[in-house]
Amino acid sequence: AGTRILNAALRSKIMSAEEAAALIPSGVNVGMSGFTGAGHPKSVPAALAKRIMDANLYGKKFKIGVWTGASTAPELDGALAMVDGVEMRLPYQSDPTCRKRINAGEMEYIDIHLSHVAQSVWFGFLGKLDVAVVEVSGILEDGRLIPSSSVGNNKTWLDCADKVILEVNSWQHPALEGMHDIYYGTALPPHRKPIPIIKTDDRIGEPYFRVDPNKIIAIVETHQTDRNSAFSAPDESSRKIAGHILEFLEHEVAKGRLPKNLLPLQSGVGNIANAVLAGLNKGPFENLTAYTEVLQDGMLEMIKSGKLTVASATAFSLSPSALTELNSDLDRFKHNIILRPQEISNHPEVIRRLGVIAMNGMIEADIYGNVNSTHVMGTKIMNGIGGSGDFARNAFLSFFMTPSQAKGGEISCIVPMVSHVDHTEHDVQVIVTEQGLADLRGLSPKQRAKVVIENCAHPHFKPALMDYYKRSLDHSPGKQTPHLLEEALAWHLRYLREGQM
Ligand code: 0RQ
Repeated sequence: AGTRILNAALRSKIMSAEEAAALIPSGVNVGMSGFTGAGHPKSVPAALAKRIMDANLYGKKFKIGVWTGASTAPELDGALAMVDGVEMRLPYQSDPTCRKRINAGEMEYIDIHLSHVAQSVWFGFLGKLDVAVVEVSGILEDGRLIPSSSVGNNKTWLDCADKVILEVNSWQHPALEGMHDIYYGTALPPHRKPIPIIKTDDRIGEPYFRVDPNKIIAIVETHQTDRNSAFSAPDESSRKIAGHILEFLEHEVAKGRLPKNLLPLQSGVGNIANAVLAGLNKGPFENLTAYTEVLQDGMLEMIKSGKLTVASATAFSLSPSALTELNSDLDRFKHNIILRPQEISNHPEVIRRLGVIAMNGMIEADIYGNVNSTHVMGTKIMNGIGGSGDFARNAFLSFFMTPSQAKGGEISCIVPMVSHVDHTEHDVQVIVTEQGLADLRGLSPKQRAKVVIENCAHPHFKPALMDYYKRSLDHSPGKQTPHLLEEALAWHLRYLREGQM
């Protein structure tokens, strides 16, 4: 113990999680590390949750603002939501208890493009950042910090917060040192300069965080594992979606519109995204690269097989078994992986320059190609937009994927009009379901509608969608994007009333 903290002066700040949590008062905004179950603080949030519960037992209100990289784990989001200790949550979550509170109106939530968070904090758009609680994997003699298994917004939290609490997690692999690329060249407008990443594996920063030692008020030592749920094995539907995408990519290569090793890949969260990666791992493409935000199981497999030569991300997002595998051989994988701040992993400028191929999941799409990634039946948040908008708008090719039906066939994921829009028709180039793929490039709204219905809708819903489209064409006052406004959301209403669309 203590060996991870090489700076002698900082060792005097070591204390228990309870003591550290006692330094966080009610009403403050706390920037926590953590990105999809990797690199989140493991013990201070839970200790804080206990403190909040105690305050509540004595009739006192105790709530904080919780800002993170993205989703975290039950011991952070779950614990704080359970005691109703979160006033405002941002920018992305996927915790069931949190989701329940948000949808019950008991917790405020701002869903932000992940690349926008840093600049919003710098400019104070979100209020003041009082405390940072950041997991690191070690502290150097000169006080610089070795980042953990996610970078997320940690650079911004350490730079902007008044006070800093560090969790030094000795469970994190020592070989993480050197894997990160923390860029200190970002400036605010009007002084911005280009982000000099030209290739996926360019390193433009340094492997450590800097922090003003005078801001550090506590250091807590932990030895706890990252936490991500396991992926389910690709099912029939995900395999079909993967198959359609692979076929399409081969076609694009044959047409000379994509190089043989494609372009840098971005792959979202979830089982379908992982299935697509599994498909690519068996597919014909070699020497692939990834410029993405999370490195999940499928990408690790591709690095192992040699299909993927380099992956740039902001976090690991690995199932327990993949994590064990990574950590048993991290020295080997180290040379293929770069972890960057999310401001850079999701930077529109870099995504556009590299020509990223973006592949993200969705909740529903409409016949004109607008995509809802976040809201069930228009009003209930699922997770958040995450990085999907950063990538979709700026990608060279942007795919959105979903099974054609949800809830055992009661819901059509292709609808007349989406009940919430995250990605407008302008940012959506290819829609894929197990039924097929709709390439929307170069098509007008009316042309898109026919292809989306024909190629992507489930046969059970196809006739009703075509009927809606045809009647819209006859009766819509405008013929650019024909709709029957009194009917456009009737499918969702029917589901809410009758349990089926
Ligand atoms: O709910 O678990 O209660 O059954 O939505 O659906 O099919 O498991 O799909 O895990 O791929 O998630 C959009 C949520 C898809 C995800 C979304 C219900 C369905 C199920 C999940 P149940 P699946 P996935 C980089 C990119 C935004 C963030 C993003 C997401 C649940 O991909 O969060 O892309 N994306 N980030 O039953 C009602 C429909 C439905 C529906 C599915 N049409 N109506 N419910 N469901 N379709 C990563 C980061 O940013 C960190």
